[in-house]
Amino acid sequence: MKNYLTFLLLIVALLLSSCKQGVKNSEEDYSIIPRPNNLAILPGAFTINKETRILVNSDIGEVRLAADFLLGMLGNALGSEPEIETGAVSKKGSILLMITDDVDLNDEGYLLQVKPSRILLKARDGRGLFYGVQTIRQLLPPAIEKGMETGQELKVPACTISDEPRFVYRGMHLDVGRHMFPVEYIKRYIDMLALHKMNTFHWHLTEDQGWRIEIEKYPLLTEIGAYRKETLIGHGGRPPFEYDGKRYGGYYSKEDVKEIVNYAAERFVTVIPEIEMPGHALAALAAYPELSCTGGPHEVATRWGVFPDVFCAGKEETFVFLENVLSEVIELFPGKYIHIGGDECPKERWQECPECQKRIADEGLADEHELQSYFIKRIEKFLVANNRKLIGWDEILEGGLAPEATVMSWRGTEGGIAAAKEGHDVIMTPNPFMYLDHYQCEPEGEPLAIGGYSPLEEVYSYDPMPAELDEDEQRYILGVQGNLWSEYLTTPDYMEYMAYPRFFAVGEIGWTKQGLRDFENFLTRFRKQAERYDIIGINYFKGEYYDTRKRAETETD
Ligand code: TNX
Repeated sequence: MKNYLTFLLLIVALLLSSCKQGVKNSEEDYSIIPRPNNLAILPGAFTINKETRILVNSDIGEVRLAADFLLGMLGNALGSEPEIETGAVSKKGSILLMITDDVDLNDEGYLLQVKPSRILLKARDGRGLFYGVQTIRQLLPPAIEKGMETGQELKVPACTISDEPRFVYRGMHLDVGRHMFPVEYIKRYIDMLALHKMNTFHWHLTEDQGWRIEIEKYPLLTEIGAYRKETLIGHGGRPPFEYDGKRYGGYYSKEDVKEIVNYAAERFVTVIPEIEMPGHALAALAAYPELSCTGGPHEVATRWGVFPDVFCAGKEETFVFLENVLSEVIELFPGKYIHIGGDECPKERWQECPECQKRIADEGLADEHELQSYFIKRIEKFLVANNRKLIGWDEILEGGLAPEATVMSWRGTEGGIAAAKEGHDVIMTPNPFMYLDHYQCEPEGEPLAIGGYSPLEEVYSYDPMPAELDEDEQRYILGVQGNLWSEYLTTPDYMEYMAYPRFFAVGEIGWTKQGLRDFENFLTRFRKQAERYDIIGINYFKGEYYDTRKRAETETD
């Protein structure tokens, strides 16, 4: 009897203490994408209201950026932005953002403690603080994104999160050459990168079908190169091709570019511009035909594929032109990387071109592959002299890699593995896993896409670290990127439909430790966050992730 009483008292005491601490939370209350690497769930919640104070322990710009993002977000809901104060002591009712070396995490990591009495967010620098703020954002009700009734209290469920990315490079690519998208949509793409703790936007700016960036020294690039007279209807297949008869084009002015680069920088996203060479260059050659082997005339391409006319590797003017273009590009993009394409460059014009053949002879090159390698190495020298690093698609391995080049492995993973074994940095973006232009469900009833089949689950299943590499070689794998080619992405809405939610899966691949990655768990979190995406207003694909469930049910019936 006595024992029984003691037991009862103990239960009552426990219940009372848990009431005091607040409600018990469940895993569902922490539906964060990408999944945090260490999450301890605690009872209760921190309440944010008009009295909440935001403290920062440093006035440096990057800390302010993270704090300003938090303020903007809370301001939406509270009706007015709380003041930022300087201070290093976490106080009751406050959110303290603190940079300190006293966190045992990598440079982009963060430590978040949410208690009913206060929030403490620690990181080594502004990036970690910013990612901690994105975690807080995902713990808050989706309505904070837009149009929330003001003057409300907000609850952040209590927890301790110690989190850091698996890879230093976490990116998404967007092709604006085939079809382009308004600045507002590019910004929203960058918003989605930031929300999912991704740090790189690879902006594919030039193509056979359109040159999309203003270059002052060469105005014809945009006057002529930015417009095609019409566009192929459907896939084309074999001739005769059918065209829509409508002129298509446009470009991003220097002001647009600056706006986008700044917008990205405020969200800790680096923009990597891609200027394609020596292939995929018809739009530039239409504007300046003297830069091809034949001298033209050339037309901006009106259908998709790979074209024989490329920059002439024999003429000096080609290099003068490209270096002038790159100089203007370098001025606009402060990041260390410049992508120079390098993919899908047919060699037939070079084989017939006396100037290219002379170059091969003069430089003692074995063949046209080595000529391509000469081309890329020469451009790399220029970039390095300007304090930049070159990235190219994996074809730049052919004929010998430029000494400091970083390789994007797209034709499967072999190129990436070979480059890492040679001691070169690598970004994994293999076809088909990371090709978000592929169909994401059965093509029937879907808008036209390039082909392929890369559903969310398959994208999610990709592990960028090749088993073929030993520990030493593995450190060359910088990370992962999803590619979004726009041949068939005729509208911004359709671009988003193809991007999301597979984009979010790429974010989780780049951030979360392999052992914690689980597709069903990801889907549960995605379903929970779907309301946030709805409020933000992105057009994401909604079929397949429900269908997988439905399919599983019918299969077991
Ligand atoms: C290959 S990936 C390309 C692009 C196409 C894409 C379509 C790469 C370096 N080149 O030019 O748009 O396939 O999926």
